[in-house]
Amino acid sequence: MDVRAAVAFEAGKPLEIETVQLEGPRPFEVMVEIKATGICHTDEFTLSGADPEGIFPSILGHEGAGVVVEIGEGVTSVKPGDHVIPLYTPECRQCPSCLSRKTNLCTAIRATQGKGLMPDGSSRFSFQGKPIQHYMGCSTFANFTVLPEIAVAKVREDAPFDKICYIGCGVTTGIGAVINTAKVEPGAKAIVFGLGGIGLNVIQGLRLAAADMIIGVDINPDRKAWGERFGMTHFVNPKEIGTDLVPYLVDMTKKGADQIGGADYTFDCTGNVQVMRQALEACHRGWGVSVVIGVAPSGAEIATRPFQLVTGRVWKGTAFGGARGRTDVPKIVDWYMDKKIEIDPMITHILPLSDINRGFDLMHKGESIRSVVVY
Ligand code: NAD
Ligand code: AHE
Ligand code: ZN
Repeated sequence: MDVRAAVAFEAGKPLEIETVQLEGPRPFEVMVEIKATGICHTDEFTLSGADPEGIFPSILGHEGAGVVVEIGEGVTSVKPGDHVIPLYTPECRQCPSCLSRKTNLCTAIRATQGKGLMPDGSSRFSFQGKPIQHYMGCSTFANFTVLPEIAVAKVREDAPFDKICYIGCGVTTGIGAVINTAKVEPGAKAIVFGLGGIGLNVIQGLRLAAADMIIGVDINPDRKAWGERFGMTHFVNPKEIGTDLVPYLVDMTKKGADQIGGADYTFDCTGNVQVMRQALEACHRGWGVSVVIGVAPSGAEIATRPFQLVTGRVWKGTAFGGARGRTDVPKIVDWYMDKKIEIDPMITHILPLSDINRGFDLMHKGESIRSVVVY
């Protein structure tokens, strides 16, 4: 069938809106009509050419919500008409990773997903007779897409697509990093580096976890008001302090008898490896945990003195906030519908597919938190 898609033909070039062909679902696959999709920094990362797994031409987008329109043979967990959120981290509940209970990183289809293919090794999308690759197993920058059954989370039908699409990545990643990965306890002191679409969700996760001190760090001064809106208690703009950032942050966290200082938890939401180092080194000696969320370009590496780890700081990472998608995503949709978490104010721009490149421009200029394309 014909579908409308924003196609990434080449790294570093704007997306092109085209009519492309989509084949129906094969066994254990579902076709979903995408109703809305967010634009995450990771889409920009891949489009820029910085992603070692980037493949072109492809249909990007991994933060969507929609309705199942057709199911392939053998599909039992969803039916046409069900509302779903596509999962770039699927949950098969059968692979060694799912069974380990130690990780959310299901390995059932990761190899083909990374090559832009469905689990049987082929693509369902084509343009002028040539295949177009899928992206992160989702390709939500098309108004219809095909996904493996294990890569959709069924969600309640009264939740608005143009808001819950954000749960497909940013909301779950930020809140999950706090709750699942760092397991922040009430009263903790935390520092969040980068207050964009992910960092603000880390902040609202820290508020949920009842952290005491929530320091936000960003080079964009406009992000101060944004952080405060979701529970940030202090803001630091590294360009304005006139001194080294790490000792400045450590000083801010010194209190009472504890004159060593340092945060209990820090989160990198920038993808900048120098910032990742600062986040680790701003942790408290003996127990501070730093969580890497940002995705760094091909070839980038992190560094620190091993002494930082010898003295008890812990460096961790998280993908999709450690969430098990089919299990956890419907619960996060409930949290939103029950007003336990906020989404609406973070969606700063709603765009038609024809304006999708504007969403990337707004991100580059630091003018949006999340742009959402509504089909
Ligand atoms: P964004 O563009 O909305 O926000 C990034 C923020 O970082 C901006 O506010 C920017 O001003 C700030 N920033 C940039 N350089 C900085 C610096 N040197 N110091 C302090 N702040 C700085 O991006 P986003 O959508 O929030 O994504 C953030 C990162 O998280 C990206 O690298 C993205 O690829 C990654 N990500 C990872 C996961 C995961 O599962 N691990 C999920 C989603 C996104
Ligand atoms: N292809 C990149 C890796 C990108 C990456 O780490 N992606 C995160 C999700 S970012 C969502 O916005 C992720 O899920 N990682 C786990 C995985 O299996 O990819 C690269 O650097 O190669
Ligand atoms: Zn994302």
